[in-house]
Amino acid sequence: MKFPEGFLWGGAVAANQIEGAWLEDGKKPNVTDIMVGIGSNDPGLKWNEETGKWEMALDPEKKYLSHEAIDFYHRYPEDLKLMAGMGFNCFRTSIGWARIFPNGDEEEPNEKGLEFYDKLFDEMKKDGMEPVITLSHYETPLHLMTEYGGWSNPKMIEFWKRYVTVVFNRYKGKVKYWLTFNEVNGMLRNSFVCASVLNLHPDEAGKKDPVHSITKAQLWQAYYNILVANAWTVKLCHEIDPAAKCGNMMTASGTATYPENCDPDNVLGAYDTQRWAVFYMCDPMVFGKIPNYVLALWENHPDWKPEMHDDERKLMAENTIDFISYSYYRSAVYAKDANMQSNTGGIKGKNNPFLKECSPKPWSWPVDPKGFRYTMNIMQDRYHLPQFVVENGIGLDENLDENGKIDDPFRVRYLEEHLKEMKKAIYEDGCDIMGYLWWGPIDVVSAGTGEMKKRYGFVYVDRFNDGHGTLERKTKNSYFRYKEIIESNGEDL
Ligand code: BGP
Repeated sequence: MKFPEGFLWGGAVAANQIEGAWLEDGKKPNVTDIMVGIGSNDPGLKWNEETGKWEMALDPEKKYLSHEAIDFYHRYPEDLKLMAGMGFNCFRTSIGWARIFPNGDEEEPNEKGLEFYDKLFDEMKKDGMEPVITLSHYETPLHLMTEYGGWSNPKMIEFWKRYVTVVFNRYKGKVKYWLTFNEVNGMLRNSFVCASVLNLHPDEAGKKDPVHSITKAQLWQAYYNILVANAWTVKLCHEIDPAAKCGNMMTASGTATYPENCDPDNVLGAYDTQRWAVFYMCDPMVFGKIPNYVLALWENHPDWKPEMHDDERKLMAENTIDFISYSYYRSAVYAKDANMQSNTGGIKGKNNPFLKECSPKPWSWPVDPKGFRYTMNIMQDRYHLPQFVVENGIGLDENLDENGKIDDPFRVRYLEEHLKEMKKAIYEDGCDIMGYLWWGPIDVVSAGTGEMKKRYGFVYVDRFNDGHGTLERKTKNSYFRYKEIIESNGEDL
């Protein structure tokens, strides 16, 4: 059995993890440029007494690999050829917002930045790949945070509208699939990056840290503003390019949160975890209204309640997304006595004794293909929309063998097992799946840890954690297996 006709096969990356050229052609720093891994939640900022503002202060002891990344900015024609070589019919990347509006609050866009994405999208089309474009993959211009405090400030909605209007007009007819904010539902765990919020006025300004002092009021105001911006994006996308479709982007791993046992407290706790990991953000984007459990939370904590306007809530109701998109990496186990932490892979809880494989230490993400099927089903039954799986993959520590090759059976197994479950979700469960994108089809800088050592690629890139390397690209064995699967449209699984 094959996958449906027109199924979108490909891979996904993000500008900040692949392009490098962090200050080239007019680009200015964005939120991730000042961090070594978003998991550290430790951005390079310092308080300037004279200006009375926060400003970038990189740590000379740290290696900011994303500044050069894998130099996709200059090597994209070669890299896209490698992707097309696997038979990809689409490729996901993001537009670096700070390439188009370097500070974020300019009136006019940076033409050089626009030209880069023109060339990139043209090249993708030439290679037979449909661009799937994330508008913001943790790439908010830093200035918008240090000057305005980021998304807790409603002015952000205007800056965002200007940005998306420019790119929708510019790339009209070239881009059919747009995604709004990457894994924005991660904002409750990482408000600085996922919601791009900075507390400009912590108590005793300058002494207290502006990242870890973000208040609940700021956070929930950012949540609301982002939802308004999401609705504006859908509206503008449909008005400017009616042929284009606009989806959201969630980290959906938390959807597969299992209760440790049938203790009703664990069952309710697992449900609550799914809700506050994923649904609280996805529900309003699909249903056009803030869910009751979020409203109830605000009623119980009146000082967390954001300022809302009727016209904006009407806008939200009238402009819901066309499809949902998400990443899936792992499942989690909820227990009332467990410490439910999370990272870029999703929610972590107790170990699941029924799962046999994990990615290598220190990452140790459990492998759970059935959790993937469970996730696709929950998403289908809850949202009744087409689904686009835009990230799935496994990070391994790999080196070339003595013959200069990489054999990666673990990655092949991971890929096959997840795709088999997807096939079941489509044909046995009736899920409406548009496509499947592997995360990091070429090795990129890790989002969570900022390192090169955690490799997801079917294509190896010669670059290491200390920054050295020739940047030469080499295909791994998994490259040829994914190619076979795509060639057979999933029949060969
Ligand atoms: C998701 C992000 C990606 C990506 C991936 C893997 O959360 O959207 O940007 O990198 O996770 O995470 P990591 O790079 O931390 O292994």
